[in-house]
Amino acid sequence: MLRRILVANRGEIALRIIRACRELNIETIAVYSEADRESLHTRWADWSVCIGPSASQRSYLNAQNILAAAIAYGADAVHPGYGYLSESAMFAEMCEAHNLVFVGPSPQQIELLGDKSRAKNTMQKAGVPVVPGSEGAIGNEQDLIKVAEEIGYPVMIKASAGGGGKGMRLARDRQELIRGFNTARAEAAAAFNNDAVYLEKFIESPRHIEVQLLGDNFGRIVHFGERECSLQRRHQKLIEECPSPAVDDGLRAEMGRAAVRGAEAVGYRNAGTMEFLLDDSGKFYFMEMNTRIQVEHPVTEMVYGIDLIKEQIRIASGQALAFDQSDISPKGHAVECRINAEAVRINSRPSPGLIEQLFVPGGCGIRWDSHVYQGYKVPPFYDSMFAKLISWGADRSEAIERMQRALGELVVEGIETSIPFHRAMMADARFRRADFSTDFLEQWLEETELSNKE
Ligand code: MV4
Repeated sequence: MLRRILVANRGEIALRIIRACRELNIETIAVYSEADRESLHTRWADWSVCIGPSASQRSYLNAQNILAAAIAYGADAVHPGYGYLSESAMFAEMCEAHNLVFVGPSPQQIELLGDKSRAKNTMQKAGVPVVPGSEGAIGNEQDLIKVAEEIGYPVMIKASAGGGGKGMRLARDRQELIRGFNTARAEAAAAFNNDAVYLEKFIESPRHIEVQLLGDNFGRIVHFGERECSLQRRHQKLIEECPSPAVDDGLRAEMGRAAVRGAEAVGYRNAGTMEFLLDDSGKFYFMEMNTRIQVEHPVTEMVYGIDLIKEQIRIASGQALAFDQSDISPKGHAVECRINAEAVRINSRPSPGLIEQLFVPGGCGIRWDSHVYQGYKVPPFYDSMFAKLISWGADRSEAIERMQRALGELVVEGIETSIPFHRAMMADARFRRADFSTDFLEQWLEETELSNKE
């Protein structure tokens, strides 16, 4: 088993990893920027090392400083969490070069799956359903028009190096296609230093469904069903659930088998997530594969009775998975609300600052994952999410009732938060009927008056 892990992240996920390490009797080294001195993740680790100033570029993205801390403090492994360096093949390689175990897949797997059009081709060859489109990147306007006319409008133009919605363009006719092609290429070149784009059929009003995977170093890969992630705004998820109300047992088995087949094709190891679009006729299509633990992993943990972070660490330690697919089954339903330091409404803006008062909910079926406390100052330099509130219930309606009850108990004063949004959404009739797609949230926010006062 690994003995000492450096946690190369901040905030709630750093704390989540430290908690798992404590239960496994593994020592932890936290790293922090000058703005994060007072975060709980720096207090609860065995050692804490300042790795630079507030700006992420100079701290949480500074691979050299992080590796220097790992070596100086005698770490034998690095857990990257999500975001920051978690999907950097170069960072994973640097860890390996210094005899540090990177808690994640191999650098080669990160690189392959980070190229979205290559990943798509690989999955298609493995028999995973994909959206009809170009075979790989598109080089010129003639090919562009030819492929678009073959698959039929509307089409999506996507950056190969993109993901998470960056460098994406919708085109409904030839004129939009040519314009979108050029702007998408310019945007991708500026953002990723790589102007390759590919084309696919536009799926109207899909659901965003993702399958949780674990693979060990001995070739065994299992899945833990799916999460429903359709409630997003500008590609920022706000609410996730497990299981998806749109997926029945048959579809779950089918999507799970497809995801495992795809992961097997690349010899995937550690935790990963395969993202799919689900259309209104029940067909699903591979989108991309994320090679890290995700923000929303707790809903899967609650329903499958598993600690995914501990499993990541056991796998990285070289242990074989202690179960196979037939040992894995869901029970009940879980919902996660992301608590952000921002007013969620039209023109939402960040709201960092001092948490003057904090009452954290509890009771049956409630989980709170956060690095904050009363008197803590939310710094302005990072993502606005400062807590996740997770509920579990025997079924979806009990999970929602519990979430609503817990949101009623939750008090955060001094900053504006997404709490009023979550309270309104838990009471919404369409949400309760699970009658929504990825289009729903932005429409709902336009139609709904949201007060950020009590
Ligand atoms: C699509 C799509 C419709 N058709 N691809 C956005 C993020 C990236 N992972 C893929 N995305 C989409 N790809 C085709 N062919 C619609 C989206 C999309 C979306 C997907 C998931 C969740 C929210 C979304 C919001 C807008 C667009």
